Amino acid sequence: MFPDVLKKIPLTFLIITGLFLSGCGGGSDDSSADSDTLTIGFIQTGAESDWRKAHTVSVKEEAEKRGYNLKFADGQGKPENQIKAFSSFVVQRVDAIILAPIVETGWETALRKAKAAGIPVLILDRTVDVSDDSLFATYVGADTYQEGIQAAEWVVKETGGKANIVELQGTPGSSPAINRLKSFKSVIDQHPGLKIIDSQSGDFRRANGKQVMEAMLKKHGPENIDLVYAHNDDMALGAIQAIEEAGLKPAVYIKLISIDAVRAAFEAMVDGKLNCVVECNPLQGPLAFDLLEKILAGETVAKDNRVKDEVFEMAHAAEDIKTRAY
Ligand code: GZL
Repeated sequence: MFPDVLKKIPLTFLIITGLFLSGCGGGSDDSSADSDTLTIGFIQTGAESDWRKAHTVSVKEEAEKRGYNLKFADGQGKPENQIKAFSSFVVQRVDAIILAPIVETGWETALRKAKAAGIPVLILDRTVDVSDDSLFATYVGADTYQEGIQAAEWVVKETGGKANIVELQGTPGSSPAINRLKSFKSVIDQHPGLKIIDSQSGDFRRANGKQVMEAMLKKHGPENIDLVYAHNDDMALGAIQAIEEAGLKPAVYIKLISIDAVRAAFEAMVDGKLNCVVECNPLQGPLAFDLLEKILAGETVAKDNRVKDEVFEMAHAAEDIKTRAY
């Protein structure tokens, strides 16, 4: 099967080398392309939620449509994986990098390397905390601070300013979790009858949201929880499961509001199990590539570019779900 010269090389070495050269055995994939096609390195957080999956599809489909060679690196929820992938894209001298950072911090050195190599970086979805914003070319995402405000304003209206609230936070250190906690609290604190009696991280994951909600029901007693504020739909859906398994009616005995507006959240509203959803639009691919093309053509673009969000309530969900794009 093997020519004589290869017979002397251990088979395991050949298999590992083959895997490495074929790009297998890691969280990345890339389409092969000829040399004059632009190559973009895209570093994603992972696949922690339905929202994230829609976000990845939006970027991949747009790159495909525009004929880019997209090298995809899946952070798999670990910031260290993203840093490694970022350095690798700089070494490979890709034409540009799109980064959706799991957490805000730890990006200064990597961004300085890309800048020194003349590789523009577009920050997508979540923000980075750096001393000098010339380290990245532009930012595209939703206004996650405003989303927390919109959620709190709905809570004030829905409860008449009186409720015990439990909060399911997103990934610690991520800009959406930081923003949605701060902005929600800034409105709630103006109403003495509204109390956030507990706030824990569910890491934007459904299973974690369920576990945290089970613990909160046990710790406080269901009778002392009026409303759940979840930083994303996946955790809200987990909380709904926990409330149902406790023999209680979600959205009735305990109200729920969450952020993202993915299809499963609309289905829960149609089923009468979720009261309100604040949108966080993941369809950011088209705007990202519009801006990236301007940057690669040497044009100056706005540093901060936001997609639009809306608020959706249970009463209109059966109608709204018909036109949802994700
Ligand atoms: C928000 C985005 C968040 C979503 C979650 O901009 O980063 O990450 O709200 C996702 O569903 O996991």
